[in-house]
Amino acid sequence: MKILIVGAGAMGCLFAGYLLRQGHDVSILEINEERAATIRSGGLTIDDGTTSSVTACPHVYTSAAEAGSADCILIMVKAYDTGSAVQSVRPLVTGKTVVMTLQNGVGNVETIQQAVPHGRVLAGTTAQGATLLGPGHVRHAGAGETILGATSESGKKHVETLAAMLRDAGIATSVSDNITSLIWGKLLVNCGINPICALMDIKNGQLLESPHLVDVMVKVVREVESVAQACGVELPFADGRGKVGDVCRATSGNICSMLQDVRAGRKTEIAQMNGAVARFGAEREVPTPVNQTLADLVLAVGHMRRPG
Ligand code: KPL
Repeated sequence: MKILIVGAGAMGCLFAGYLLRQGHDVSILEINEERAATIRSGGLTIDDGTTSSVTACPHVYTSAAEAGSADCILIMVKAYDTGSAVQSVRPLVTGKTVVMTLQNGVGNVETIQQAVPHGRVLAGTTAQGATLLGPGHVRHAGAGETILGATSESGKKHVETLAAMLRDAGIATSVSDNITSLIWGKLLVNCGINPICALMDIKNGQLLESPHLVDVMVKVVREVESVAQACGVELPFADGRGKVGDVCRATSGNICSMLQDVRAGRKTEIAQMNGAVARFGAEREVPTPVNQTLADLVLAVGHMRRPG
């Protein structure tokens, strides 16, 4: 299967590295010239914290036109870049291409569906913990489950094939029938972990060490649960607080993606996480003061680090 991974961030590089190691034909589309050039010359390195690391050299393109068509296009850019990423790869989508998102946040599926026929859009979530140490260099800081699903009836036939491909590559993957539930479940986890760890500058596991932070996390989670209910979304687990705790433990050594962004002076995905929860809450008259405040604080940190 010919796979094109769009975005060479931590997750893009992690998935590319594992699929390449399994012998798949993997290319990366990365618009940052410097990052692309470094990966082209040095390959991908995945550090799993022990002695082993995987180094592989994918084809790396900086424009979709160079990349050519693919059987699977995996969108791994930040959620605020989904629109531009999908527009750029749209000409590469043929009758047999599926476009899959494993991104954080809400709204990615809807954005992709504006450009690609619904039957060809697959979605999923991944609880893998990965930190980008440099261009193409990832620390794999926790192996969480990846779950895939179709966004329409006709997409279902593709899901099993892709799940099997990821499993064969060493990425624990299962399939869900309810992709909306799955995405909201991941949203809850991200809302509960990411802004707190980003603002406090701590690893995921450290959140559980402070009763004060756990208290804030529980308030965030309760609000997300209320908003999900008001939106008619059934979450994939009954105990949101327990789920966030489990993910903190499973990825305890990981620096969450939002903290990585803050440290690197990059824009964060806060608007697609706690900001989105606050927006949905406002539309349905569900109060979300803690999510709104965290969203404001993360935006403020971003503005102070990146004036203008
Ligand atoms: O998805 C993540 C992220 O960092 O964005 C978690 C699950 C919190 C792992 O760090």
